[in-house]
Amino acid sequence: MPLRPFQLSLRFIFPLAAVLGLFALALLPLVDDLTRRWFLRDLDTRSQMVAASMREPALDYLTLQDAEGMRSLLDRSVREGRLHALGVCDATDKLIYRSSNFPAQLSCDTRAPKGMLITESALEQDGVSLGKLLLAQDTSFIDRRSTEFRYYLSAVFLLMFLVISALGAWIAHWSWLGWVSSLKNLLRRETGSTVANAPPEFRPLVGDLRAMLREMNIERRSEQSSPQAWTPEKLRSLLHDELAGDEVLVVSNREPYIHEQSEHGIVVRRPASGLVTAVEPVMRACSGTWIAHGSGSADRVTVDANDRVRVPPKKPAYTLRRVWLTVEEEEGYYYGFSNEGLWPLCHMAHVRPVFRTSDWEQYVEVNQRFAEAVVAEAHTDDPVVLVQDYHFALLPRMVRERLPKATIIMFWHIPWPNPESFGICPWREELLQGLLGNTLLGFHTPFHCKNFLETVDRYLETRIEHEASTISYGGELTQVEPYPISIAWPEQESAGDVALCRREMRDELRLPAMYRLGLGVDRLDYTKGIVERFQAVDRLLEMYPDLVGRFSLLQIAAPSRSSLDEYQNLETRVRKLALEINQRHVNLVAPPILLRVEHYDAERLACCYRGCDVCVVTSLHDGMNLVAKEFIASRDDELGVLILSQFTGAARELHEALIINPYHIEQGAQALYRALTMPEPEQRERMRSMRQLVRDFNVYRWAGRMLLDAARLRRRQRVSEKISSHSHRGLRRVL
Ligand code: ADQ
Repeated sequence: MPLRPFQLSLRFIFPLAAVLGLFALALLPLVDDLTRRWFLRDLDTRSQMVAASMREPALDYLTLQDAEGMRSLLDRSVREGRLHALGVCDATDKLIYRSSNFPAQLSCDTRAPKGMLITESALEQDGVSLGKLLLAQDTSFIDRRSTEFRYYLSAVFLLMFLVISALGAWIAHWSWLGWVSSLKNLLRRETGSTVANAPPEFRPLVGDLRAMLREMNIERRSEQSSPQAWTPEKLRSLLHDELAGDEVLVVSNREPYIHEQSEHGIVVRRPASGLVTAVEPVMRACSGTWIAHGSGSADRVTVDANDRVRVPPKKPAYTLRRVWLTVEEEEGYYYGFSNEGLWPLCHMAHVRPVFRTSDWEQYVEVNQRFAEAVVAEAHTDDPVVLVQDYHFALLPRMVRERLPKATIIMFWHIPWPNPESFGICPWREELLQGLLGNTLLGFHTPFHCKNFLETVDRYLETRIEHEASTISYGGELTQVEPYPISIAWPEQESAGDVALCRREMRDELRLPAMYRLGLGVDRLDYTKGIVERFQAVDRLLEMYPDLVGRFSLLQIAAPSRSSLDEYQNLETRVRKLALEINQRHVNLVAPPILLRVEHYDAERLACCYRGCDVCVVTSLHDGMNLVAKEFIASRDDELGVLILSQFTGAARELHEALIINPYHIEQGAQALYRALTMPEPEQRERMRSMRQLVRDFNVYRWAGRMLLDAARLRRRQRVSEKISSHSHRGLRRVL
């Protein structure tokens, strides 16, 4: 018998023995007591009957004082009634007659000695007591029978124990082998095993077990790589260890470096994009190839014959491969389908998506072009391809068809809506099919993952394992996981800079030294809630007029998608609202809204984060929001307050921010007031806790976790390829 079933049997047998033993211990005295009482009651009844039958003659002999007659009556009754002895006591309790074997130690007023039962029966005539009969019975046989009974009962329990144990061990042995193999299959999720074809006794357990294993896996991984340890070096060594020699390709619409013609010659610009901010450190760490749309006016003149350029320009670390798009393609794929269709479709900001067939066709075409670039750049047949964002929903399947062994990881940087909202897209099935070409699909929050699984469930014929978060479609598996994105923790911390930044900022804006400043930093996008933010400032000044001339909001809004009507309208509205509010609260010091529609470079932006009193993030819907995290990372003085919309992914992590519903203008105003009046110790406490979180859960961890998962899935894929090639070889040999 193998060790496991043996252990299992022991684990079963010991408790059984203990239970049966305890049961026997409790039962034996009970049964003993019961049988003893039955016997005694029987004996007593017999004595009463004998006493009743001899009462009459006994009274006669007593009144006649016939000692001879009485003795022979007693001896006869002893024999016939099978008693031990009989005696007669007079009215003064004196023993006056006795049968021949009457025990010497027994008298009329003594208690029954051990092993004997005494029954008394009154002798009365015309209501006058003449004495009593003493009937003695031997009870020693009850003890003998009780002992025998106990032996029998113990033997029965022992037999029961042996039979049940043998049966249990036998069942455990045979079930173990079957159970173990079914469980292993189920937990491995191999060979199409599902909860439905699990053994019935496991069905309710499978989900829990898988979830438990997943948790254990996550715990093990996070133990192995404590969050503090996530640095570029750690990410580099992870790539080296886990994806040694593997090729890494990134695909995104936006390029990380844009070459522009200017009057001073060619300049390099970094786009204002959360995506670039997040993925750039990963590429620096793994030195792969980044494929992106070449959108700069000097992009074509800065690439080599293969459309490649090494970046960052000052310290090249990886290759940027540019893909060229015609104006029509950019119109249809980028501005049209991606930003007028998918962007509002995925954000609940009450802007209607626009779907045009011509845009969709361009979207398909451009996805195909980028997929071809991936295939062309890949030097191996199984590269790791990191696809970024909603511009490339179709690309994963296109790449999968050309490079079936590739590990395709996609991160969806914006929210995923609920199935009803997504359902209005005319090409919803095609988009979902494209996304299911991924090996791993990441979202910011578990809620977005859940929405995605439910959407697939609603519109495609797939097999979904909700507990494992996998979708099986066309024989391929896509893992759907949350990976909350973050930022790279600033390398140098210099507390002294904060005072300098405060001064510089106020000097630049021509404000008094102690002037209170709020800060908003966003792309000029309707999802960012800039209008609602201004309205909150307006309301704040109405509610607390003494703040007029003492507080302003600096809004730095990077122009974005400016060729789209919706964005032009937004800019007009934002500018107009700022003007109105400034006119409403006119004062001699400064306008309450300081609007700068421009792109700031990273250094200048960091100085603004440091120099302000409160950073205001009021997105109506936002996948994560990196501005919130950048602000926290900049505040090495541990001061400053973050106001954060509850509709951002960041709000799920940054609990110490002042969380608000941006649609509720009064709430926004109150939060601003609370931030401006918050005592420094409270600011410190909140900021310290958020800084710890952002430092630990940085962008290297975000990328590292995704790449670790990809490496794990890759290993699994390789093993299953080996298994299937072995079994094919075996089959060929048999044939
Ligand atoms: P975005 O919608 O672009 O990103 P966000 O996460 O806030 O939003 O990132 C914006 C980035 O641009 C930040 O790094 C910020 O510093 C920079 N930026 C904003 N305004 C700027 C300005 N005026 N000048 C210079 N830089 C500016 C998308 C999703 C987000 C998600 C990110 C990352 O919409 O929800 O957090 O991707 O996944």
